[in-house]
Amino acid sequence: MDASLFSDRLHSLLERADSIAVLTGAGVSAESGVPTFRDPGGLWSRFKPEELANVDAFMRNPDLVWEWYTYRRELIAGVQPNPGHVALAEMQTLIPDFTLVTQNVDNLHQRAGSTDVVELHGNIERSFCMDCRATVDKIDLPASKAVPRCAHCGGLIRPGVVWFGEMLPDAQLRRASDAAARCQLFLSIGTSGEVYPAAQLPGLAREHGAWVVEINPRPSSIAHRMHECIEAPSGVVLPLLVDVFRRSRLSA
Ligand code: BV8
Ligand code: ZN
Repeated sequence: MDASLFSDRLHSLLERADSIAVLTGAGVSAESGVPTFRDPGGLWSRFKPEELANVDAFMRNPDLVWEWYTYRRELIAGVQPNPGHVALAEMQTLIPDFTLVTQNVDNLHQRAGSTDVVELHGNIERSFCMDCRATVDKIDLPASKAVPRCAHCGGLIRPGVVWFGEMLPDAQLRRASDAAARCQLFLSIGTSGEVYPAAQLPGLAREHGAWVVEINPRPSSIAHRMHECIEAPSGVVLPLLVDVFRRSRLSA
């Protein structure tokens, strides 16, 4: 696989665009060994989102939901960022206006060196008290499987992620929408496009004149909103993309 995969339009944008926005989903972490949500064998295959990633499920069975997040936190602690994460971190250093928006809560973009990441759905490394909202760092979490209690007020500690039915953090969603509306190139990487309002971002970028590209081995449910779909793994495509960037920008 080489850069001939990319359309002429994409090539010229890689050489000249100075405003780029990227949306990532669980697929960008697949090559690190983190199961996706909706692929066969994915995180949801054993559970349904309705069962676990919502506040009612947590109130009904806090230990089960807490244990599922502990399992995911421990799984993530044992993996490394992959070449796709690393390429996005390098892309940020090459582009004056670069915004990385992620639906992922696995912190792998940050571990690969990306900074100022727009986290639409929170971060699994953060937890907070349901009652007094005191934040709890993961190192202070007890090893026990049972859901921990707040040291200040005794309230239930929950994962610092956005559950279904919960509003996305205003400031993050605004930053993501502003970046989609002003960018010349929008990359939608490793997302099934099933979850809103994140899935509206590629369409928003297109409406504002951006060239919109999907990178996903399987066309997502929003593939029809894209100008171009590169049906290949992000860990292979992104290093090729950055190569074109690097050659054109560092030689300029
Ligand atoms: C909200 C955190 C107000 C927790 C998650 C319209 C507008 C607004 C809301 C809605 C709407 N319609 C429906 C809703 C409600 C709901 C929603 O979207 N439901 C869906 C299921 C229909 N949205 C909400 O509730 C949001 N809140 O809007 O509040 C509101 C509320 C209700 C009604 C109206 C308004 C909150 C959504 C956030 C939920 N939290 N995560 C946690 O992680 O535990 S969502 C969860 O799904 C993850 O964050 C995940 O990132 C996200 C999206 O999934 P993907 O990342 O796309 O992962 P998936 O497995 O699906 O796909 C992986 C893809 O990777 C595949 O396509 C695969 O082919 C590809 N792939 C595989 N390998 C590779 C690869 N790609 C590249 N390279 C590879 N190697
Ligand atoms: Zn508390």
